[in-house]
Amino acid sequence: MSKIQEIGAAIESGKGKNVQDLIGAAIGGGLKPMEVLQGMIDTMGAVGEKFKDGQIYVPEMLIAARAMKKGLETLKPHLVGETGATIGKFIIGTVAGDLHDIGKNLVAMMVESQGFEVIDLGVDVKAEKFIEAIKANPDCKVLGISALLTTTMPAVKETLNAFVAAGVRNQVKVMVGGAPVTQGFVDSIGADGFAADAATAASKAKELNKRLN
Ligand code: B1M
Repeated sequence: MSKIQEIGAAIESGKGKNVQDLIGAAIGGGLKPMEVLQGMIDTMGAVGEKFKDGQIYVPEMLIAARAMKKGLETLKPHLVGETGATIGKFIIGTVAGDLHDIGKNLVAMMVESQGFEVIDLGVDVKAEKFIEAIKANPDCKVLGISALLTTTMPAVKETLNAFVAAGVRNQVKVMVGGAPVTQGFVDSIGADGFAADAATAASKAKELNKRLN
């Protein structure tokens, strides 16, 4: 079994401490942090497939998610590195009704690595909470919304509508992402940017930050 496969197996069986030790050993042994990360993301994809096929249930997904988060804590310093002066603020949250946060946390991490100060509002973020954060941070120019469920995608549009009603829509560029989200969806709801993964999200955030400068 390769190091990456071992990390994947430990995530699937929920052995957080093991995951952390294996990641430390893999990086120490010369594996690139992005290679390790991709292996971990692939594992979560495989967990999702097993759930879809009825081989595992919600508790097993949760156990794997917890171990994945432990692993990300260990990987974070290797991915983010030292950042110098901040280039701007980035508000992010998972949309109302949605509890998935691993992808959001990764996006936050990568955006931070590009020099942004990240304001993470967490999961199940109602429009009002986003609006409060925009008002509290008038210097923030980019806001990210994560949605992992087809059933919570409409809430992204409702959130944007609430921004318009509250008069804050023009204050921020809005980037949307998450597994079911597509460029077409983002265009259809009038958001400003889409990114399929965390690395692309980081460069998109920089691009959007410049557009409002
Ligand atoms: Co859930 N779940 N889940 N789940 N879960 C999925 C998403 C699912 C695809 C599994 C499946 O059926 N194959 C499916 C959704 C189907 C759909 O709607 N299309 C699903 C379901 C159905 C559910 C429940 C409804 C199950 C139930 O209760 N019956 C339930 C809903 C709860 C709720 O939110 N209200 C539920 C619950 C859970 C857990 C709580 C058990 C757990 C989440 C724990 C947590 O996050 N803390 C969980 C998990 C772990 C998953 C899977 C297995 C893994 C998600 C993950 O972390 N992926 C997932 C299957 C899958 O994704 N294949 C699944 C790894 C992560 C790095 O990828 O989040 O896609 P991802 O993020 C990527 C990109 O999408 C992108 O960058 C990230 C990094 O590259 N990205 C952005 C994300 N946000 C972005 C924002 C951006 C830009 C890019 O800009 C702002």
